[in-house]
Amino acid sequence: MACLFCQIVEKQIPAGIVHEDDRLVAFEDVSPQAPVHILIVPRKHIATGLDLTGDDRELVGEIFLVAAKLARERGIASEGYRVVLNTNAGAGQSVYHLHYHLLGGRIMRWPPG
Ligand code: DGP
Repeated sequence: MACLFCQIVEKQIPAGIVHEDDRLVAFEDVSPQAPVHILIVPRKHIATGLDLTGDDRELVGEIFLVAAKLARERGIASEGYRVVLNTNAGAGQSVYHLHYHLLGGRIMRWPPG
């Protein structure tokens, strides 16, 4: 079976898409952990952060620019937001298609659990 997030990118599975461009798609997390919880994913399948290569430098930069744009749009930029990349099971990764969590709208504790 195809990767879950590849299916969302291809619109074979519905999701609350909030941003799309030629390289990235962002959509609402189905199980939000904060008032704003958006996943930013590359269109191309990359399993984990460990699978990024030098060719992906620009892609990773764009992810953080999209995160800032969405944070401004959702009104969480000035109060503060967090961008999280869970890599492998011990860090909490459950879907093996690279995704950055954009979280905000509540106080973020440190260190994360
Ligand atoms: P992680 O644990 O870092 O791999 O995050 C995976 C996230 O994906 C988790 O917060 C829940 C979310 N998620 C899982 N399945 C779906 C889905 O079918 N649709 C959407 N929108 N989000 C999903």
